[in-house]
Amino acid sequence: MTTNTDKSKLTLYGAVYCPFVHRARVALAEADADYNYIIIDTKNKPEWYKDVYPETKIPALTDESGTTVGESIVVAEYVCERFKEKNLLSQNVMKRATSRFAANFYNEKISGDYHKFLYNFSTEGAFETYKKELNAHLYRLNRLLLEQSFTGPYFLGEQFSFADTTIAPFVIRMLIFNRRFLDGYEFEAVKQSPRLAEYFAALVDRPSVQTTFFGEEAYIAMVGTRFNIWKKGVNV
Ligand SMILES: N[C@@H](CCC(=O)N[C@@H](CS)C(=O)NCC(=O)O)C(=O)O
Repeated sequence: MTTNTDKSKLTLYGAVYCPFVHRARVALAEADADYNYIIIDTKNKPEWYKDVYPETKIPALTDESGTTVGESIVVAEYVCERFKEKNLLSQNVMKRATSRFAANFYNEKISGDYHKFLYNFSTEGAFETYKKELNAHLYRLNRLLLEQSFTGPYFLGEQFSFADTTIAPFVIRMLIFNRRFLDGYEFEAVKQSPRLAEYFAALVDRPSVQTTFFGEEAYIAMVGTRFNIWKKGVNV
């Protein structure tokens, strides 16, 4: 499979289900980049993959010189920086720093607590903890958004950018989960914060996010199986 790649292009290693790969694909779609896409079966990784990327996680991105970089936030930033003409990275040094902060904040706090909840789904009190923790983080995210721009819809305002490429894949999944497994639960923080509500809606609607997403039903089936979460009425 690798031998057939066109080495004059970027090569992304990934899999359809992976939200981290989704980040890279959103960035590449926004950049309008032409790239090879090689699917890695993470349950049965090919031997050769450790020569490409010794950490053997996905995503990894190889450039035309054969150099590979991994870690989805790093990959997304590389793509945004590489395709400068698309203005996916702010010209302003502090806005670039706050964008990195937001990407890491969402990754560690919001996605971290969301995944913790999935693992503990059937544990008593897990939903209460999820609501408490997530709402607190989401109020913080709202403050970050307002510090960037009072008006949206995106992190920096009108322009979709690097932070959005990293946050959107996790927002789309979490909102589907709330809708389908938690009877349409809406976070208080989102209901009370118009800037945040507009932000989430705009991320989910963004064509680069939609066209690189593997689909609501596929996500529901995957999450149900992986975390053993089944709910009456949810068609998996
Ligand atoms: N921190 C990494 C996480 C990537 C990650 O965990 N990817 C999963 C697939 S969604 C993976 O590679 N799993 C296989 C493994 O951990 O060996 C990133 O942001 O890129």
